[in-house]
Amino acid sequence: MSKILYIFAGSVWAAAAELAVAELGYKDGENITIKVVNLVNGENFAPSFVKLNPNATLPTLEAGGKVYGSTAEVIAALAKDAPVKVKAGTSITETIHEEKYDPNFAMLLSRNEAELTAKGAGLAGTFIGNRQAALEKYSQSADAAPYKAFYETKLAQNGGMLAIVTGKAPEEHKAGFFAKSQAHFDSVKGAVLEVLPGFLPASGFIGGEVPGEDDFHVGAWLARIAATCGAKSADDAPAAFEKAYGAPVPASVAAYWGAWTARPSWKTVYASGLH
Ligand SMILES: N[C@@H](CCC(=O)N[C@@H](CS)C(=O)NCC(=O)O)C(=O)O
Ligand SMILES: *[C@@H]1O[C@H](CO)[C@@H](O)[C@H](O)[C@H]1NC(C)=O
Ligand SMILES: *[C@@H]1O[C@H](CO)[C@@H](O)[C@H](O)[C@H]1NC(C)=O
Repeated sequence: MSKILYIFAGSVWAAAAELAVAELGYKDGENITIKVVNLVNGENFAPSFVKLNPNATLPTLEAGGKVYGSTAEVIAALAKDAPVKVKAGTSITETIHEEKYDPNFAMLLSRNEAELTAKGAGLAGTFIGNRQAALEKYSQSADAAPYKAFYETKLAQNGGMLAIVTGKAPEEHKAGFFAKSQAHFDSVKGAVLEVLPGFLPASGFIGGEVPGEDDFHVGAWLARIAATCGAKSADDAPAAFEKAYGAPVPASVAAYWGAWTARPSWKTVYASGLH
């Protein structure tokens, strides 16, 4: 039975599925077909993709006549059909997906004017602007009619972000965004310094000697957070975390980072950088 996995190179949660693909021994073109949906251009908002996954998110997997539309479901489905058996996911997967640790907002957040200017001029600004253009275009096509509510919600949410990064939002919205950003930064910092050490082993993986389902999620999450702290490569992440958080990462987090970044799967998925 053929599988189609939809990913994008810059996507944190698609990277979790890509780590699973590599660790579980799937081969693109043999027992899985990898298709790219360009999130920076808002291609996920095409009505055909919204039809496939009503949340229009990556990763998405088609397998055995079913569509799996969340990262946890995608990874569980990949693991179920793989000859390599790994430890099943636990509540750790839910924890790392909690909104208060959202790695996508971690990338977009801006705590002050300087951060907002830098992000607005960089990839985050491009991303938000392109998404709005894509939403406007797709929402007007005939195929979009069944998803009217979806497009309205997304246009409003992303439009609010666009107003902030382009300096068109009222001051109080901007102040609210800075406060929300600071709270999110602190929450993610707490996850790295206090929450992860509560479930990471002293060495190896949550799944044991090799990564299990939880590890695909936690590994990809940590890679994104390292990137938001300014890390460009596996080696400079510890210093980047320490600079951003004002404290060295706990030993278990450092060991976990070392365990993941040594693996061939990691080197493949993050070949062109942390994201
Ligand atoms: N809770 C969802 C989150 C997935 C998600 O946010 N994916 C991002 C990429 S990392 C995405 O597709 N974003 C596009 C969008 O929200 O429009 C899951 O676990 O699958
Ligand atoms: C879409 O997202 C909502 C909220 O996160 C979730 O409850 C729902 O199960 C998701 N739908 C699919 C198809 O994944
Ligand atoms: C996919 O195909 C490869 C190469 O033929 C094989 O080694 C691997 O076990 C297969 N993996 C799965 C998950 O079916």
